[in-house]
Amino acid sequence: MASDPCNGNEVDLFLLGKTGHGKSSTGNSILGREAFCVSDSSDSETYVVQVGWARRCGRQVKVVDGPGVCETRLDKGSAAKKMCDDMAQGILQCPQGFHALILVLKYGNRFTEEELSTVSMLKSLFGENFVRDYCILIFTHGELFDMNNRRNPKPFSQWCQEQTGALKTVFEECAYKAVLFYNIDETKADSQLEELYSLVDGLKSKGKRYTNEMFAKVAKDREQLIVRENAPQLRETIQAKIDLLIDGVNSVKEATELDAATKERLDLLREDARALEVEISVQDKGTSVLDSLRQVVVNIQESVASQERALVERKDKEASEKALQAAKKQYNQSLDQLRQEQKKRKKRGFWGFISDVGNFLGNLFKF
Ligand SMILES: Nc1nc2c(ncn2[C@@H]2O[C@H](COP(=O)(O)OP(=O)(O)OP(=O)(O)O)[C@@H](O)[C@H]2O)c(=O)[nH]1
Ligand SMILES: [Mg+2]
Repeated sequence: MASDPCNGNEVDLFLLGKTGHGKSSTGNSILGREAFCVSDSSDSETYVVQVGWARRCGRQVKVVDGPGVCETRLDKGSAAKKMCDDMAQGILQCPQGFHALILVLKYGNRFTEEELSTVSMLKSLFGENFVRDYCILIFTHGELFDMNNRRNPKPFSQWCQEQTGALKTVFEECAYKAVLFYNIDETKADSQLEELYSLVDGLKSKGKRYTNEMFAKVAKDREQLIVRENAPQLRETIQAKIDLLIDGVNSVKEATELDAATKERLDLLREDARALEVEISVQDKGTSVLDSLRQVVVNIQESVASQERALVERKDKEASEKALQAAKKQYNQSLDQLRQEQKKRKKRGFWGFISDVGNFLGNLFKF
């Protein structure tokens, strides 16, 4: 693992957070120049990962500005895929690793359970411990904080300690490593940056960087995140395939005998259902979001098997019915023959009768 002790001169930062909370503006404040595009539209402005360097307050600082976590232009599944790709791109911008991953939040926006789930999403991307070991919170719109507290001014650190609910959860996890940024007030530029540097130096990771290897370790979590976000579309596609299978099963239900054509249809249905079950397992990637659909496909396979069993049993039953009829016919014929012989016996006497019975029994045992 790359190590760059606190007395090192470099500070490499990765800016994360929801769209429009001020990542690019914060990057510009840190670098002291307009390195990144800033937008006041509600749509994502930063579509690609951007990188900037500067020498500021005695240190060489590098900033990677990533696209917003809740990308607004794409459906959830595609957004999750793009986010994972973008984060991988961002990580690659700093092969030696980052000193800190900065979660940018807009001061004044309510930090709800939804924001907390954004943090969970980031954990799926960067690993369960990234908040604890590498995360610093930057609250933008510092002037709003001053305005809200103008009657009873208080330090920002006190405000942080007073927070409850979902925000408190995140504060506790990152040990209250938070700094207030005034991105539109240049007079604060140096002091807020110094404060940020001191938080970076005080991180639990103590100069150990967040590296590409760490990012690679959570690849499975990222895959699962994409599947979860993409679950509605995945379910829809699989449901359409299930509907086709069900149509197939219904058409075979009409069959009354297991002829070659019916057998072929049942074989195909069984193969298709099996293939779909495998496809579901592959697409699910261990998330269980497709479990209910997998169960439907298993039930379809059972239904195909029982349909085939029923037709086989029916065929067997018909065969034994035929054999029984043939036996009955032969028995009746023999009986008729015996009656005729009886008539003859009356004419031929006792020894004739014994010989007829012998013939009759001989015929019966043959059968
Ligand atoms: N008043 C004020 N406005 C800010 C501050 N920081 C950012 N903004 C504004 O917030 C808006 C969004 O800022 P951006 O930096 O583009 O946000 P972003 O997070 O990079 O957005 P995306 O790239 O779309 O994900 C812009 O209008 C900025 O001018 C701040 O500290 N104070
Ligand atoms: Mg941006």
